[in-house]
Amino acid sequence: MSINLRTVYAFAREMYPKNSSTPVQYGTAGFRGRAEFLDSVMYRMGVLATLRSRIRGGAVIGVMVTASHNPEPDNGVKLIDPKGEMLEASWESIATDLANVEDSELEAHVAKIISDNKIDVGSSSNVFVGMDNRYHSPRLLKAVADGVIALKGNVREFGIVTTPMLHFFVVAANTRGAYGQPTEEGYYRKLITAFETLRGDKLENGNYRNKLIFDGANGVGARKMLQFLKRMHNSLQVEVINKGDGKINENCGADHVKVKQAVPIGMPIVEPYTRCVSVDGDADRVVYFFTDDAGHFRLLDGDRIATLVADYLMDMLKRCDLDLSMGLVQTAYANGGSTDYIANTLKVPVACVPTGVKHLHHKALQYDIGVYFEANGHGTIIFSDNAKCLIKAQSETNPNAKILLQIIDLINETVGDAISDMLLVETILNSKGWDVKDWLATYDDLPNLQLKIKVQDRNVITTTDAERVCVTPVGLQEAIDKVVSNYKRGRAFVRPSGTEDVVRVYAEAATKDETESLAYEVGNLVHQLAGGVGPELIHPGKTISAHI
Ligand code: 16G
Ligand code: MG
Repeated sequence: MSINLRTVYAFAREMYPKNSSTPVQYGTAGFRGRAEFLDSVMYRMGVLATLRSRIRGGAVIGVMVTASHNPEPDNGVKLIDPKGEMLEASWESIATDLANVEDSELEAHVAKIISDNKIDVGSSSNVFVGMDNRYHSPRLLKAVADGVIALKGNVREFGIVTTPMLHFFVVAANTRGAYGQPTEEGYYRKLITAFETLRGDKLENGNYRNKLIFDGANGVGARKMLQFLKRMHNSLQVEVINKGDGKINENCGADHVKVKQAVPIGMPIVEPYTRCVSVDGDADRVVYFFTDDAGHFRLLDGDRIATLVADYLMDMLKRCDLDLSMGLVQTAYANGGSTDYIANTLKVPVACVPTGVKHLHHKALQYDIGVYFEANGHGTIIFSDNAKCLIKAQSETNPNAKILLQIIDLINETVGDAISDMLLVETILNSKGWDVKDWLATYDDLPNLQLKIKVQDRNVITTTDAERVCVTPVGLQEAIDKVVSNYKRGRAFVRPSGTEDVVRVYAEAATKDETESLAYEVGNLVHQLAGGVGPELIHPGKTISAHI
């Protein structure tokens, strides 16, 4: 096959000219920003995915068009590597450079990527593309597809899917069906079969009630949950809210619920303690919440899900008589209450890594069974090939190992999957006979608060030790340590955001008041020592003057 790189330039000039001179960066999870400036980025990512597939011997690469939990005017793109992982870190800078070159340099730049990486441009290339339900997503998806076509790659469009579904299709195709069929029906079939086999006809147990409110964030998750329900045999009673009639993520969804610590818009009147679940716009994050009989909002976040799952899996391993290593991976945002519970009560090894799914996933691969969750609800469980083999062998004689095999099928191991995670939580709560009160009683969260601070250049903040220690500006960490030492159970850290132009502050302490005061003290230090812009510290619910 001969490829004329002139076509890449011609397409770009005619259809996808670069219309912004502001540099863009492949961030924590790809490019994100206002949709009207993303056409050229999307087209170029189609080109890049085609090259990436070629370098990986024609294996399928995924390109997901979504801005996840961002507001409606934004869009974004995430690239998926052949094993369902996030794009390899060394290619992030290749992606950034490609997105930023001028149209006139594009042809030469693509030629350079090809020669630097010794890519055989005549070889086959396969790219899967999917999108969320934003109104500009179809236009941007077409740009990605044209990027693939410009380099004569094969493109398969999946239309509107959740991010985890696209990860699933990529892995299913690359493993030639061993992981499942790379189709929407194949995905539903695998998860529903496992869920219904595990549930059997025991729809309720102990305090567990078969009723759930599902906040779909007006995003893809809402649509797909409805598709799940159509195919399920009444095994789960779910009322879906924020189905898509309002704006994606506006006053609803996992990010709103977690950050604002409040119920989403459109909540029906339900009995206290009714289980409610929120996913984000592309359904790769999930949190639970409920309202107690005093009307207080209570959150069960990613840390809660991780501890519930780890506890359940430890117990199953004992029942299966299997000696497999299990570890739990968190980030600095994990509540200190959860970390203590994991280390001291569950006695599971716990690791801390920098923010972002790729870091958690990478660390989790080191265990036979790696459970990873960010507090914001991103996470999954991965089983090594060794663990799968041993569990399979044990299932010949041990009925609990049979259950564990179904649990593995229920989990979308390729990446955190809000719907799969939710079905897993429902399975575990049902098997334990637990309601939300039982679940919440396992440990107490420390009060915590996050602030955002606008600074001239957020990159002046650099960190180490999984973002828990600030290296620059010099003196900031010492100042933070001094402040923190005055608070009982105090902990605080600062880091530059990977998705927004701000510095984030996290604080926790023994009481709510102390937490607020600690957060403001640390926020002020950042404002003073890292070039704060504007007079304010931004709190999820209000703004506070700096230097108070
Ligand atoms: C992205 C990450 C998420 C992380 C968040 C942090 C993925 C798929 N998503 O949404 O894991 O928690 O960024 O955002 O990796 P921040 O850097 O703005 O705090
Ligand atoms: Mg998301």
